[in-house]
Amino acid sequence: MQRTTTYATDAPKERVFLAAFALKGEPAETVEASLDELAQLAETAGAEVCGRTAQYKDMPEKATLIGSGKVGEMKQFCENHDIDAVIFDNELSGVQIKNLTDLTGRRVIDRSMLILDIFAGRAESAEGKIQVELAQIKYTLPRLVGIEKNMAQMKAGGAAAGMRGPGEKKLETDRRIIRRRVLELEAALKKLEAERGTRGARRAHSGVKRVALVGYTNAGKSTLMNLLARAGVWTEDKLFATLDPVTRKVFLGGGTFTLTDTVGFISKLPHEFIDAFKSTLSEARDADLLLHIMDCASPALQKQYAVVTEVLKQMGIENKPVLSVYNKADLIKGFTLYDKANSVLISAKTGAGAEDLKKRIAEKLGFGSGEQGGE
Ligand SMILES: Nc1nc2c(ncn2[C@@H]2O[C@H](COP(=O)(O)OP(=O)(O)OP(=O)(O)O)[C@@H](O)[C@H]2O)c(=O)[nH]1
Ligand SMILES: [Mg+2]
Repeated sequence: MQRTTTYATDAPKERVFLAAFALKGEPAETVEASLDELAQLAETAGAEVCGRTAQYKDMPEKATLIGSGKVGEMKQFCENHDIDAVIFDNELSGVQIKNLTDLTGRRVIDRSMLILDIFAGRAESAEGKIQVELAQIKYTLPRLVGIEKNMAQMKAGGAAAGMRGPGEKKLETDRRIIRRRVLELEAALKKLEAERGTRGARRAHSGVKRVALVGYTNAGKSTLMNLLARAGVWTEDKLFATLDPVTRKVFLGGGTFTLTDTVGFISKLPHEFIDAFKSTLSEARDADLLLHIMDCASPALQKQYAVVTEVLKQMGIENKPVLSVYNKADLIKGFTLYDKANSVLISAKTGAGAEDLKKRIAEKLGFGSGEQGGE
């Protein structure tokens, strides 16, 4: 399957520097792991990561988040290493973006802007594009003072991670246009949601059980979808390969269910994102069973598990039956399952454990037996 939306590969890569602020006492391990993930996000957005720094302080600076000494060092590094943009792992206020842009002479964006930018590049369905644009507008509106400064630092025609809307459009900064756009987008989204609602109702009448895949980004949801449903869904060793939900029928010995692949979660997900994606994620909310896919080889497994559980809670769907699917078993030896009643160990890549997984899904859905394979 070919992607229709990708970032321009002929433009020179943007050179970025990463920065994090942490309170004193926060374990360096956590801060560095989050920066590792930020680096992956930056690379996914087509940038080249050229350096990083973390500052630990008792209190953040209201005007610049990090201290003035650190800002000075950052400016120096940017000049010496020809850096185009600085990406903060923390959420920045409009004033902080403005001040940091002024002080470093570089574009300054934050993790949320970067995530929303990646989503903008990934959205393919009409609904997905509207949801991303709405989330971006809601995030940028209170930060316009900073975004305008940031825009002024953009090179003509150059890449600009964090500043792209759906369809590679630059973000809008005119308040009047933005307000009108919000109304337009909300009306269009309502219409699409109504269509989705009727489709959902039809399916509910047909009595077919629904299963939804949820999990941290890159855990292997789409790979598992392809294994169970031969769906031909895009999979990639990058963050947020999937944005629009895909649903396929799967036949087991005792019955048929629909399986939906959904957008992955990540830590520090902006709440604007969760609001905007509520309708897409309704597939998960209406499901009879959730398969929570985890990368059991990841050193951040526990943290990722906590993030997913928290997002599910924010979406109001923490009380659904869940089967925990520990994936990528081929990468780790001797992984132990503690709650055997509600978890399985598989490799979506090699297919190991697939039969066991099917049996467990069939049991949870109340089917007779799960001997046969997918469609
Ligand atoms: N070794 C190994 N790699 C796997 C396994 N399952 C998936 N992968 C790899 O992990 C990467 C991510 O897989 P995807 O299926 O795209 O993950 P996803 O959860 O759909 O990710 P997003 O859509 O980005 O949220 C790909 O490079 C897969 O090939 C597995 O069981 N073993
Ligand atoms: Mg995927």
